[in-house]
Amino acid sequence: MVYTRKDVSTLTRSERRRFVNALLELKRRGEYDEFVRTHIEYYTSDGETGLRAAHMTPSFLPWHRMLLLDLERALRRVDESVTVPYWDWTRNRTPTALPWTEDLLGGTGRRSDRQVMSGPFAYRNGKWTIKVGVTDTDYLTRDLGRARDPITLPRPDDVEAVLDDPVYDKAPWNSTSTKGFRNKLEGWGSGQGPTSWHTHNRVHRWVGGHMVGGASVNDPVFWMHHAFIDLLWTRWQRRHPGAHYLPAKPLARGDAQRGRVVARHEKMPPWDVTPNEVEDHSRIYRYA
Ligand code: CU1
Ligand code: CU1
Repeated sequence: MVYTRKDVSTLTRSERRRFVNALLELKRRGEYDEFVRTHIEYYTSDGETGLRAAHMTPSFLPWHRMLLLDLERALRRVDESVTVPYWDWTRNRTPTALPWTEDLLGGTGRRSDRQVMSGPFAYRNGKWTIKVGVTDTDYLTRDLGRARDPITLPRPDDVEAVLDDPVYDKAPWNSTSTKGFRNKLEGWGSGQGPTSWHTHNRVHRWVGGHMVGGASVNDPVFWMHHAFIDLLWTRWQRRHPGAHYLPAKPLARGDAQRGRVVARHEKMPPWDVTPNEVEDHSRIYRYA
């Protein structure tokens, strides 16, 4: 059965509760922290050697699609009514809007140490201790909107400009690609600081705290953010029929990126699937 992923602002109270409870149950069983571990393990950047499967790379989109599917399957083993909602940050744009409510993700962190104090994922409520991270805090942190150095979320116009690019990705297939849908969506820009953070990356920065860096999966908003990114990939496909994942073939000998990116029909670790095989999700889930 094809199931539906909904806009988080349309969830009923009972749907919110079931989603939260399924996450807490995965956390209690230790399954959730495996997702954090996988994401940290694959957090390879341009400056390192070896294959980049997850970030700064064409397979950014299919890789996160697979991670979301695995999480969603785990949630649905706990409660088969649950799907991952998406957070449309072009519409829900403030630190008090959804999904930052008491009954869903809770709010921003307190001023002194960024510790999240409200909602089901606040450390003090006893069910969400950070166990796998790149720092040693055991509480979830956020700094919604970056109170002391504010940035804004991407706007509808920014998303339109990203969706307008008809080419999936371009050489050099990394964080310096200035053309191509993938990096416009992933959001690596030139320079340093806030002006260099676009679209997907900018949202991670806007949330702040754990959402910045490899341990971002510790904040459950990660899934809602990436569900929206995944939806934008689907919208891009509809806007550009016939456009596909690139590179179509493994890069030529002598290309500096050869062996560092996943081509359309190559396996994408840690899964036994190719980007081509996950390009169409319509038989698994759809977006409302
Ligand atoms: Cu990621
Ligand atoms: Cu991300």
